[in-house]
Amino acid sequence: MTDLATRDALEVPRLDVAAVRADFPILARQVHGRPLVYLDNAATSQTPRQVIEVFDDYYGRYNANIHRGLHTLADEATAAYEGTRETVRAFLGAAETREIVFTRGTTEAINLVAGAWGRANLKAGDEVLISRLEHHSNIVPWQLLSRELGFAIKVIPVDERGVLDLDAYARLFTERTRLVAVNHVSNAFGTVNPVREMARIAHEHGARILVDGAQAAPHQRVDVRDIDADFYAFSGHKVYGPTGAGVLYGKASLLEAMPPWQGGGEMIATVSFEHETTFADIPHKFEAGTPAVAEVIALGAALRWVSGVGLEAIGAWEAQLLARATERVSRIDGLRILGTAPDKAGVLSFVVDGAHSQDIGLLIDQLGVAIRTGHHCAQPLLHHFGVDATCRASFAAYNTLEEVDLFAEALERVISMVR
Ligand code: C6P
Repeated sequence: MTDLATRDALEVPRLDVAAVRADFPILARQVHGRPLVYLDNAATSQTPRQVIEVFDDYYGRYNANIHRGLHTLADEATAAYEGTRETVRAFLGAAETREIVFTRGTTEAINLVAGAWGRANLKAGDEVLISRLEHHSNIVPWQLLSRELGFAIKVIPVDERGVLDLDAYARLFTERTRLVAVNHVSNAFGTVNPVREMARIAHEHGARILVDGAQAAPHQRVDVRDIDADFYAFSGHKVYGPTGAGVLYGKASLLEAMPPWQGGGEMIATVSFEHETTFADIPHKFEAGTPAVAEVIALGAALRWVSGVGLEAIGAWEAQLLARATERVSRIDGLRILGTAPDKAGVLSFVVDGAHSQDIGLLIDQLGVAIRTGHHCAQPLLHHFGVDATCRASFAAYNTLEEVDLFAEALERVISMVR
């Protein structure tokens, strides 16, 4: 658990949760006649009006295809889209905007790395290290590629708290290890992984590291240069932005050396039947076709919103929410929390003796509380802990301590109904 006293001592900026909530129209709605308590933020976060308004503004004023036209609308749309690249660069602490590739989300970003970097750099006999904590989107692309190319996948183990075993990690390296694929924060358990240290160890062995930041970007400041990540991916819709827009950060030298992934318009320099087709410079080489222009611009608005509230303040507030929720649910007889790492983001996963997770999820929804139940696209992790599914409550900047109490009371009520 995060040490609140230490955070207070460091005078972490406070978050004005009432002001934050006022930005989210959806939080005023009722579900089954009760106020919505939205605790499924790890699946997707809600969207502030500053982001929603981008769509009205874009489609009402300057909708155009980008990079192609010379007219005013195309200029404006291109400027707003490319302006977002700078917003993302600053958000991630990257050195250059050309290291920022827009994708549909984390999944597409990882598939891009697999399809372009992986296909060019991996071969039979090579090894890729993937942590036990991974979401399927950082497992399956590597499994698909390994079937084709014949490299081996080795699993970085976790202990009983859901913490990666760093000694075992270091021992997994051989002279054939080419890549480490690890998340920054686990979506199923909330474990915050020591990716900086993991990157250092990977680089010592001459391997690359891909960090899946889908669950980190909404909760803590990310600095890709401090981590020394070779690739870093995240999704807009988990960081108060829209669906359909995400980011792949890649070191310029790596992106430059990679072949294109998808072919089409915008990613070329020249196309010819007579000569070799040549490709655009990075990052455009990896952005074939018309991108999600409005979504990318809205992602920029989301990152400005998050930075305005402050990630330190958000992280500290979510730590309080998590601490309260953990304390409240721990009192429930037969409830077991999965994922008890000392360094944990705002995710609370649990199972309850004698009650199916799905039943709990459905019934608690009747009380206005939205949580996620299931395998959270992390089956290897859940199976390792001997379960098929958990209930998961996950927190965001706009959640309140009162909501945590409502959730705990609703949970107690539901459990008494199903047992
Ligand atoms: N996790 C959850 O409920 P996309 O779908 O591409 O935006 O993100 C995929 C993804 C990748 N990595 C991690 C760590 C994730 O948590 C997710 C999405 C959601 O936990 C939906 S399964």
